[in-house]
Amino acid sequence: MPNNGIAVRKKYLVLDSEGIDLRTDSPLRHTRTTPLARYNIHGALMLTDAQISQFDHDGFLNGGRILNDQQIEALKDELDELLARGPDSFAENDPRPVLFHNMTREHDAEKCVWQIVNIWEVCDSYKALTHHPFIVDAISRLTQAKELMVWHDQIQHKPAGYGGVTGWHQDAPLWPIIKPMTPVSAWVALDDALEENGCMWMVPGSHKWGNQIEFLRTQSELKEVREFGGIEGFEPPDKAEVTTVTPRPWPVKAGEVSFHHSLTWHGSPYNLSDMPRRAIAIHYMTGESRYVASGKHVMQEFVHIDDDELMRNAGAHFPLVYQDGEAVSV
Ligand SMILES: O=C(O)CCC(=O)C(=O)O
Repeated sequence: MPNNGIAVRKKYLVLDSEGIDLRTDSPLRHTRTTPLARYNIHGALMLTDAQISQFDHDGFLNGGRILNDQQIEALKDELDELLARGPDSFAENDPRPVLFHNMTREHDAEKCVWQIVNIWEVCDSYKALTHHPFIVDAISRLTQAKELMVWHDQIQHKPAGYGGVTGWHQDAPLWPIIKPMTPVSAWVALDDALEENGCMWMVPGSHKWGNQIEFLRTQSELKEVREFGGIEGFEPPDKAEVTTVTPRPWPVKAGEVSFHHSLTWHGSPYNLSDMPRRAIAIHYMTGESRYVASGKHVMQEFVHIDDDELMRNAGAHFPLVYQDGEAVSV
């Protein structure tokens, strides 16, 4: 059976670079589920200049729908199976995610955000998603980079009824082992992420205000959706393009991809609704990213280069997904 170089290990969705579903037991095997190669499901080839300008102004952008219903279900099934197995189910030599835990446990015992870092190393369908041609092409346009690697991914699943908070933060200051602070992330919703079930909130223009992580840590009391936008006590720089702090809920429908700059202020409140909020963020690095050995990060143990070397040589945990203006297939 041809598999275009992809190891077909799972019964769930596995797409090759043409968007062909490669599951051995799939009724869709060798049929084109959707023209994933380069296009989103509405046939858009790439982000428009207007979208790129919008991203540059706001620091975030909805790139539109990239997954069809079957693909969303397959990704959710595979995630649900992993959640049902739980973090302690991996045998010593099994591939395992880098992190798999309730990330709120220490500060909020009643609430839960399941954080799974590098699900792509365990599930082929998520691996295919990190190489999604529309996503990597869009990230390349937003960063103007000709080369992209996966920095890491993370599921943030907020269960219905007791989904926890992801406090206001910027990503780049939490990633002190790479520089410069320019990466862009793709955030793909698997359920509709709405205000009620803890969608992300964003602050337009904040990606041009520098590193403000210490200020954002002072906002940790903002947890419920009715209070989440109440950021107080920050004056944006006078000469900035945007000079007011105007937090905005940022709903993303299931199957859509949203992009955010790594200095954009964002976070998400409790999910106290009866709808789960499953989503994955894929954080990408550009070819210019270098290693900062003095920092600390959960991915550090997988970096096999010296201080200040290019992260493109860091090893197999940071795969190349875009090179010379082309998506690299899985
Ligand atoms: O999923 C969320 O609510 C937050 C995700 C996040 O912080 C990120 O993608 O950088």
